[in-house]
Amino acid sequence: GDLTDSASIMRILEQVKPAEVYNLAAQSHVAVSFEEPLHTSNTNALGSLRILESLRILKLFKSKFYQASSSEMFGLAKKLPLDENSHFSPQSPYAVSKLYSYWITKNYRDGYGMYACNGILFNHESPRRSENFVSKKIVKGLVEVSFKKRKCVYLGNLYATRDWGHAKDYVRMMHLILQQKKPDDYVVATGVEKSVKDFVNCVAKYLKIKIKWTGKGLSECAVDLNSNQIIVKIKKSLFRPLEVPRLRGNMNKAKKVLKFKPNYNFDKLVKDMIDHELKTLK
Ligand code: G4F
Repeated sequence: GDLTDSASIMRILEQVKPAEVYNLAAQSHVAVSFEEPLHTSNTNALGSLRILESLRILKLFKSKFYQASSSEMFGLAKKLPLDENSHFSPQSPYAVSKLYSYWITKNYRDGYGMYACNGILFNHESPRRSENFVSKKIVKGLVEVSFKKRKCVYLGNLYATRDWGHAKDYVRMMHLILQQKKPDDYVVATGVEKSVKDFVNCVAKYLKIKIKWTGKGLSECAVDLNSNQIIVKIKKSLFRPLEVPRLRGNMNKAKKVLKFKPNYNFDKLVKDMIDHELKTLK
């Protein structure tokens, strides 16, 4: 199916009559959403509405619906950690599109009594992450540097912080969210905040690359102390027109209601991604 094509969504739902629908489809790259705001909005915002409205027209009121909402919706929110009651302040066409879907999901739940839930997920990574996201870019880049297959990794804002969890944990959470008696919205996070620079430092540590940061602003770089080569440089074009400077979630509600215990912390996540990259390269 295609979320921009109502008929294809309607046809699939009518054929399958699903017990549970997980809407994970999106133009999911924040930076790309500044280049393709219409495509992003059509897919991410109206796409969710197309599913919900199809379920309603087809009278599939027993189908449970999960919407992949995003911590990006909090944007510039000043008070951390962020939970289900925090203020939204979206900072990109992507975040605005996700906020539309968040509200329309609530609307269909409250207005039509549908079992529709939002999982407000903070960044979730895994070896399957594609290279245009910063976690994979750093891991793949530095692994290649350590094997002398590449000289340098280029990054944008080193000082943005994110709350990084493992996709495997978060997918289990998505499932749990749809197994509750009552439909509701949940923040899914780790509660730990790390910067992009922390991510680089952690990957370098695992790969036993000793680095030293020098310079400021666009001249800031990381030097490999063994080879004396610059292995991380800053590129202006990788900065976004608007940035979400900090994200850290509070998942007390999910822990209490869903009784969820994650298997991964930040270090284990980074190690999993590195191990996969080393295996692939070898
Ligand atoms: O890895 P990112 O591109 O992820 P971002 O923008 O936080 O979004 C991800 O998480 C959201 C949940 O919070 C999802 F909704 C969304 O779909 C996606 O999965 O960037 C993380 C941070 C940003 O602050 C960015 O400016 O890393 C910074 N960054 C610095 N250099 C970079 C780079 N990001 C990318 N992609 N590439 C860089 O070179």
